[in-house]
Amino acid sequence: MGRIETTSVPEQLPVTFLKQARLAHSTKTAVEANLASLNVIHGDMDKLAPKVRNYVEENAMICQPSAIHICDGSETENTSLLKMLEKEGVIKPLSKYENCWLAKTDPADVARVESKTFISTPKKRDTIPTPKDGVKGTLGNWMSPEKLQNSLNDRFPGCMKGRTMYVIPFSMGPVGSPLSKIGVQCTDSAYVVASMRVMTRMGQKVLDTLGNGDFINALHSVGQPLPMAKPPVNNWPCNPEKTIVAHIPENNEICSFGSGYGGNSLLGKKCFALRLGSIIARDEGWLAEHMLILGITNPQGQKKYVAAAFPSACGKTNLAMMNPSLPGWKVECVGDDIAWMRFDDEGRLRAINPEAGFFGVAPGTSDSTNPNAMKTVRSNTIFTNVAETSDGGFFWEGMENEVDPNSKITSWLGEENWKAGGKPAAHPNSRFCTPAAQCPIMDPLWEDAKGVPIDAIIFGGRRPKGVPLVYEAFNWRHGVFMGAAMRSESTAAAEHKGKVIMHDPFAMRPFFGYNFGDYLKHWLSMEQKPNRHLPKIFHVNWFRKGDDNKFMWPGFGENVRVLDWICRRVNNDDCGKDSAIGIIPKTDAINLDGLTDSVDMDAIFNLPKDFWQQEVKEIRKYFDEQVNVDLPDEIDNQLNGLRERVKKM
Ligand code: OXD
Ligand code: MN
Repeated sequence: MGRIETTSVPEQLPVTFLKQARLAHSTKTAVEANLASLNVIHGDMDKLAPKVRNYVEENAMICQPSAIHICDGSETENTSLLKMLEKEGVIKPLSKYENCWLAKTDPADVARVESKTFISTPKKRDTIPTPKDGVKGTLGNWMSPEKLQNSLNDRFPGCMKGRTMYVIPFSMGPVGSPLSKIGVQCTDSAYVVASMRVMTRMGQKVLDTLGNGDFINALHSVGQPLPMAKPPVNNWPCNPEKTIVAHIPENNEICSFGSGYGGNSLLGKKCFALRLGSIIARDEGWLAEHMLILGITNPQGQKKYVAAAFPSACGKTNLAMMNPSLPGWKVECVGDDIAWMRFDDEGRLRAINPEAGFFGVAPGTSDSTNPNAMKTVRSNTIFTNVAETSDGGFFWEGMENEVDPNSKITSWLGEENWKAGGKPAAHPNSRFCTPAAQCPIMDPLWEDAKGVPIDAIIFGGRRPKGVPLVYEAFNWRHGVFMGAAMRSESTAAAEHKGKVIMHDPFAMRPFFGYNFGDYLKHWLSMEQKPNRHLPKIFHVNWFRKGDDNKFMWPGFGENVRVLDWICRRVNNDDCGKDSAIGIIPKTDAINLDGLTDSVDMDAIFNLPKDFWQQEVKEIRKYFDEQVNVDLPDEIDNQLNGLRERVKKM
C-alpha cells in the first residue's frame, strides 16, 4: 500500500489505443501530476512486475480514478468489498443462505449488447466476412482503428473520477496450467471484482505465476465518473447510451465502457475466453469454443468426455450438471459455457474449462430441472436481477413449486407482493454467479492441468420443427458443416426481441474473434494433421414440438438416453443408420427403458422432405449473403451434398 510515485510515461510499451487516447487528451506533465495525486489503497505498486505496473499506471493516467486497489483475491478482501457494496446499496444479503447476495441493475443494463460489441483490426476482412451487396452482416461488428480511437477518446479519459480502480490479475484455466492464459482487468466496479473472483482464479497467486510475462489487457469502466449528474437507478451506475465493448486483437486488449452487466463487464468470459481466445487459438493451432464439457460414465464404468455447443440459454448448464434418469449412469461436470481444446502429443483432443464459476441463467433452473445447480447456488453466490422472497430467499420463474407459499415475493423491478400473470418476477436474463467447486457433481479432473480427453462434440439448438432428436455427422468435414449450419430460437441472453429462428453457427455468432470463413478453415484444418483421433460430431435437438405445440422429448435427465447412443456410436457400435442429413439411431436403438412419458420416436426422427428442402435453401441463403466469398469450398460441397441427398428423400 502507498502512494504512487511520479513515474515517467512508459514510452517503451507497445502503443495501445488507450495510450494514444491519453496522449491525445493530456499533456505529459498533467498526467504525471494526476498520477502523483493517486492513492494506492490496497496492494503495492512497487511489487508489481514492470509490465503490469505500466498497464495499471497507463489506465490510471487515462481514467483518473481517485484510488487504486490491487486485488489479492483473499477472503478478507472479498468480505470487505461485499460489505462495502452492501453499504452502498448495490447488493443486499439473501439471509436464507450463507454468503449469498442480490444485486439489481438499472433496467437499462440487463444483457450483453451485441450491437455495441466491436472488434477492431486494420483490415475489416480479418474480422468479418464481407456480406453480399446490400445485406447487413450479422457475423460480428468491425470498427476501424481510427473510429475506435475516437470512441475511446470520447469515453475513457477521466471516466473513473471519484471512483476506485480495482486491478484484477486473473487466470483463465487453472493457475500455471500450460493451457491457461492470464489477463489483468482494471475496473471501477467492486461488483465486477466480486464476480470475477467467482468466475476466474484471481489475485496474488496469478501475479506470482505471471511474473513479467505478457497478459491480456482488459479495461472496464461503468462510465459514470463522480459526482453523477443524476443518481444511479438501483445504485447501479452505467452509461447505456455510450456503452461499447471493444476488442483490439493486435494489442491483446479489451476496452469495455458503460455496462456493468455479465459478459460486458466480466471480461475474462466472452471477451477474453471466446473472442480474443478464438484468435489466439487460431494462431496457436487450438480451439476456443462456446461449449460445455461433461464426463459421462456408463453402468459398466466406461467413461467418456463430451463437449457441446448450444446457443445461449438452450440448457447448456442443465446438461452439464445432469442427473441421468437411467440407472447406473453418472454425469460429472467440467464446465458449462466455454471449452479450450487442443490436440496433445498423442493426437487426443484435450479440453479445459477456463472458468472457475458458473454465470448461469436463473429462470428455468429448479430442483426438477437442475438440482445440482440449485445445490451449488445456496452459498457464496451473487444473484443479479432475480426476485426475492420475504423469508430472505431467491425466486424466479420455474421455482413456483419450490417456494414457501406463505412468503411474499418482490420482483426484480421492486414490485412488492408480486403475483404471477403480469411482468415476470425475475428478469429473463437474471443470473447466478456461483463457484464451480461447490457443484456436487464436479468431475475429479475438472481442474486437471492437462485437460480431459474429448470423445464427442455435440452441436444443438432450439428447433421446434423438423430437426430430429439426434444425428451424427458422416465425418469431420460434415460435422464442421453441421456446426456452420446451426440455427436456434433466439434467447434472452442478448438484446434480441421475440422468438425467431436465428443462424448461430457453432453457437459462436456473438463470440467469433475473427472472420467466420477463416474460423471454418481452422476447424477443417484439424483433420489435416496426421495421427489425430478426431472426436465424432453429433447434433441434438431437445426442443422439437409436435402438432399440439408440446415438446416431443422430456429432456433434462432423460437426455442421458441420447448420450448413451452417442457413447455407443463413439465405440463404433452398429446402432446407427444413414439418412439424408447424417447417421440417425436404428429403430429401437435409443434405450427407452423406464421412460414414463410416452414419446413418439417415429415422429421425433421423422425427416420431412419439404422442411429439409427449405432448410437447405435457408442455409444456402445465409452462406451466400453472410459468408459470401469467404465460405470454404469444402463447406459449399457439404451443403451441395446435403441438397442432393435431400432431393432423393
Ligand atoms: C452466457 C451467454 O452468458 O452465452 O453464457 O450469453
Ligand atoms: Mn454462454
